[in-house]
Amino acid sequence: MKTRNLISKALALCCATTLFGCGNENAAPVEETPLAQQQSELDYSPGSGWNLAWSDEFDGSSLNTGNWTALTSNYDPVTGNCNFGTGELEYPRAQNVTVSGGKLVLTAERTGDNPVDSRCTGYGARSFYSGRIHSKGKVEKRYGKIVASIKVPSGYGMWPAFWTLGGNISSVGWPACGEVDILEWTSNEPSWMKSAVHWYTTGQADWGTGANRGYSLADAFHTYEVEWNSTSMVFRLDGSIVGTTFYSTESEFQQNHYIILNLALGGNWYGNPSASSIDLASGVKKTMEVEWVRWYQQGTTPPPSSSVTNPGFENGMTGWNTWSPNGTEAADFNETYNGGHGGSYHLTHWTNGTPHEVWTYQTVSGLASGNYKVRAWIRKGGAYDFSRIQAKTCASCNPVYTDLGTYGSWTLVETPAISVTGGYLEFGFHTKLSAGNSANFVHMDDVELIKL
Ligand SMILES: [Ca+2]
Ligand SMILES: [Ca+2]
Repeated sequence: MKTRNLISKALALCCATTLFGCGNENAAPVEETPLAQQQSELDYSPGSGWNLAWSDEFDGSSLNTGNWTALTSNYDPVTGNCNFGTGELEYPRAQNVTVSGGKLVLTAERTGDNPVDSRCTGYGARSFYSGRIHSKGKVEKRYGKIVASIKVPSGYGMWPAFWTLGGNISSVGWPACGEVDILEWTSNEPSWMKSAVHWYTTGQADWGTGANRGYSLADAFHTYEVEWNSTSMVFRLDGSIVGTTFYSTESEFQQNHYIILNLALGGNWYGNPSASSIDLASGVKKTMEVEWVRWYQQGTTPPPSSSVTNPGFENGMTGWNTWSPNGTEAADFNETYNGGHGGSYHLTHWTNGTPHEVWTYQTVSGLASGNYKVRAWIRKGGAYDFSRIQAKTCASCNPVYTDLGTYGSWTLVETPAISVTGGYLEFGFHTKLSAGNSANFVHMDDVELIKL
């Protein structure tokens, strides 16, 4: 939501249109159908191996406050800023957020009320009312496919957005919390779906992509999607890949995010236009409509994590084996220092000042053929020759692995997918360092084996 001019060009993609509510004028009169059933909503399939973890279909007649909070001024208590840090011209109100006909409706309208939040008096009165909701503290998840069917309004100054922020924003601030802009739309380039990612390195870091449909995306429903895993993000418009892939190994994108849906007006993406220039006349209402929002997760099909013995190291090394060459094991296990990610204990590889190499693993047999991933929560500091979460299908087979980064706080890391055909899998943690350094440590906990 907060950065512009980062859009890489992408190919125009074809999409299928959807027909709404076909009628037959010659048909006999029938009982009136509730509005929610008259219009078929856009269809969507996440593909095999994906399971619905959460959704709001916007059935019913009011916003589900178990999922969402509607903002009631231009001050955002989660992020602690006025006008959302982008100079937007709207003042969100709960009454501009409605649910009817199976849809969420965010309504923008010009106002002469001159609304001002007492925390934002230096910013002046707002010129529009609009709707803005977020799922902070209610729906926060990590990874998966986040998808929504949205119709954005056309007209100069409309800035509808479907995006996420890292759940830790209140403690670390922006952009260190991470931000994923799944959809942003501007009337200046109405045929584009624009997507972006923001995070922190030595300062603000940004990446953007987009897709040019060749015709305006406004005033019709389209599906907007990000597919997010521990190493990448892919953005899609109506099921087709928008552009390039963002590689998301940054810690901002290894944590829970929450969803935001809003219809902004003006602001710095438009170059801070005057309220009078916005294409929304007094008495006119424009709406951003959302048929549904869904969050799919990969691989919650069997086997569950119960196929891992002692996954949280609460029973010492039960179920786990240790391989270490030439007596170089200098790893200490099950320390309680700083506690576990879950429970009281975790696995530790560290050095007491001597080089070592350790492979802590367990084996499972009888797995159904298919693709698997291993996940675990990790903290890590120092420099290793290598440190990996890995899996292999026989003792002498080449492993698939993910190199562990530096994680100051518990971070979920997963291996790439590994194809199991013989039922057997070894998986665990392999670290090596040839120069002893007491700053080196890896903490590991809550191991999962998932089938894709
Ligand atoms: Ca719906
Ligand atoms: Ca534990």
